[in-house]
Amino acid sequence: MEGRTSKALFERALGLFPGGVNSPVRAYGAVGGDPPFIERGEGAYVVDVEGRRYVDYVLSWGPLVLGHAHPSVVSAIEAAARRGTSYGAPCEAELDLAEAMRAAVPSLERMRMVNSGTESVMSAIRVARAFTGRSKIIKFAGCYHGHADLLLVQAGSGAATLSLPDSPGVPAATVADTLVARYNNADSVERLLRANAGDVAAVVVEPVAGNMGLVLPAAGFLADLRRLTLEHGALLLFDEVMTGFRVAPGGAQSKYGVTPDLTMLGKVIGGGLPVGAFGGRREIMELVAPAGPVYQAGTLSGNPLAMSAGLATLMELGRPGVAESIERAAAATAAVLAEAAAAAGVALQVAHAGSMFGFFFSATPVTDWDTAAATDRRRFARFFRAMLERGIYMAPSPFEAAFVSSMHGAAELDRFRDAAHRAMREAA
Ligand code: KE4
Repeated sequence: MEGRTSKALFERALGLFPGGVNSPVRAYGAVGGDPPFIERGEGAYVVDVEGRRYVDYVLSWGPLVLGHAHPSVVSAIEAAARRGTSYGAPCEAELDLAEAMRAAVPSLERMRMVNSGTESVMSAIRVARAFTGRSKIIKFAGCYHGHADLLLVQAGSGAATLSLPDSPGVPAATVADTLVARYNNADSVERLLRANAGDVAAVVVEPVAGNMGLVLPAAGFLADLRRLTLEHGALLLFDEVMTGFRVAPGGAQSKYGVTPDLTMLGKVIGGGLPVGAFGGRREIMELVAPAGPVYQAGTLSGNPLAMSAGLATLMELGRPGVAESIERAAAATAAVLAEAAAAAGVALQVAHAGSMFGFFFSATPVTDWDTAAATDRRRFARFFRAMLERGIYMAPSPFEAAFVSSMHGAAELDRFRDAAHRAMREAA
């Protein structure tokens, strides 16, 4: 159809949505140009409205661990849709997904389904505050936990990309109880706990940080958070919205052997449909209405359509060898990036965790927001554009993680390798 170019569609979008997008991270402000409009996804690929095919390393920002339109997921959604998309009433599909989640993440003694990661984190914090009777929370600079007011303080992801880590419209009073520590620095947490003795309800952390770029927890960091929160009567909340079913089948808590009091999940558990969840210790979760007095609710929470997509995803992911093969693909892709950088004489920090990987244009290791913010963003933008031109679709920000799926195989790795070597030279 005439005018069905990304450019023309983006013009239309600008007349409908602020910045032409329905989520800021999708805009190309940090890298220049306009975003391609996607026509369809198929396996490891997305195809834009002009017919260009890209190997997709965004995968809807993490959920599509099986790639686009996986047959098991599509047929589960079709079958569910034929029985109705939402009942607003208990249904077996929500039990089946919850049991699959708990089989992988045993710390979910009780849980509540919601519709986004933002909802899962804001709700879990409300429960933590009720359980402890305290109001302060500690988060980490560069970590992103969704866009609830109380967490838009030195936030990562799109907030960091657009240099809006503290958003206007959030009253000072709302964030007066939000304290900010430095990632990978347990002393900064201890100082805040001591200075606010008896007042901190929870420490909220991305156990592997994916919203300042990919930053791994230093050895002992998560165990230190566990020790310090126990010492100070605060709860430890793991935001595994991104890391859940990504860094390991049982999430970061299983990979690093640290069990939080509450866990927040999203993305993969919805298989591409809107699902979030929070859960953890029974005595804490029993405070949630209607079992207890802490109110939390949602029209579409636990709807059978989204539950079926999530269940099909976890069932497929749980088949022998599937998760391991995806992790191998992420490790191989990270290795190719390091190879390309070395060949071009470009200083690059590369990391991977499970089926995620990340990179920074920097000669020094990145361990927290300050070091992430100091990396070479202009070189990132040049590399990003050179990769996009060669059919490699990545997040348009250095403060995001990259993802692979069960559909990223040898052919995709070859395409990535060829593009990365050329793009790295262009970005040098
Ligand atoms: P949602 O409300 O976007 O479903 O989830 C918020 C959230 C919470 N916690 C973590 C660790 C997250 O990574 C996210 C969302 N991640 C971003 C990408 N970095 C989602 C993409 C977007 O904002 O459009």
